[in-house]
Amino acid sequence: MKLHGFELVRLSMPLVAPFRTSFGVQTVRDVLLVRADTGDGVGWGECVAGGEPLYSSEYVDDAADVIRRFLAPRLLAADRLDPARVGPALAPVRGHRMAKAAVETAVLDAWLRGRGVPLAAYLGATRDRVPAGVSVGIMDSLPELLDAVAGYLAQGYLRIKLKIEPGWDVEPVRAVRERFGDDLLLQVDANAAYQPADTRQLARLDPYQLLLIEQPLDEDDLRGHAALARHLRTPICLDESITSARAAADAIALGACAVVNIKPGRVGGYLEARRIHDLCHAHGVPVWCGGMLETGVGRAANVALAALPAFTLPGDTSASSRYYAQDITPPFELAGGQLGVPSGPGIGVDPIPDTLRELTTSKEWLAAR
Ligand code: NPQ
Ligand code: MG
Repeated sequence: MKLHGFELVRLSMPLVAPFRTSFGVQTVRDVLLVRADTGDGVGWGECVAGGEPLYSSEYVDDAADVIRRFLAPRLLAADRLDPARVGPALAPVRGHRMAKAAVETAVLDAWLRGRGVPLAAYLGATRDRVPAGVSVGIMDSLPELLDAVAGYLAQGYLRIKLKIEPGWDVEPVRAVRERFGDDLLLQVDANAAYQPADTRQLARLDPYQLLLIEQPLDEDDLRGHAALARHLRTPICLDESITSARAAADAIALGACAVVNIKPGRVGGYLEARRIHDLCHAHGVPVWCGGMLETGVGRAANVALAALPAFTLPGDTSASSRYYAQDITPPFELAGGQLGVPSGPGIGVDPIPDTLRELTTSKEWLAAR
């Protein structure tokens, strides 16, 4: 495959409600899409970097810059490009995994569409639908939180994840457990808001039968997570710390996590995500698919990944309506608490041209020379 070029498409997507985490409040999603053009077909990838470097060091303007200046030129120079060659071609550029994931996914989608193969089949999916969980932001009060959770359960979500931070942890967990009962699948996510000195406070979550606590400590602190794990009954799941299959292997070997959140953007793409899946499967470590407020483009690919066999926990693979009143693809909708895995070639969905145009703030064409 030879590419004619990439287009960088920037969108501004209003969220249905503010989404508050330990690192900030999000009201609008600043989206970067990458469209690969082969001359007789296209492929799409969504960059999951946020507008600011708060979840991780990457942010959307730097992702666009590194794609424009360093990633796209390396791929546009290749005469015989295929998905497996993207990673090696981009390896000389350090870091920038979210940017790399977006371009690799665009190439992979174009290549799969050219062959009529769905992404799920290519990755080794074994299911045609996946259970949906939902991530619930930090609220101003417990009644507001209970209303939000009740609303999501009424929609059919099969698992609730509460965002936590110091000052909003045991009380919301206790309130949700008391109101919705012991059968509710419930977990929490701290986005690295705690310190090792908070171990006693985190141990106060132990009575509430949480599925897991996600990323309590710093991204870098694998040994801290391993030490914390020895003091908690709640299993530790890592998100931000798992930047590659090697990082996942280290975390498992150190006892830093019992569960892994896989986000393809965070680890540099779907091929590396599959390697982490395979590694965790071999170690008996359950995995689930994270979410980054993706549009239908990113969501479609995540749902395909979440259909692999070691994804034994519901993911943050929510319906489009969790974040957006108007998605750029036909909306993903819950059916019995599950999302259907797209069955068309590649990621299996296309942006709706009129909707895409309405939400686009800028476009940039990167041509092969
Ligand atoms: C997580 N996602 O699991 C992330 C955090 C997150 C669904 O909880 C802009 C860019 C906004 C990235 C909000 C969920 C974001 C973002 C939250 C990531 O840790
Ligand atoms: Mg997380």
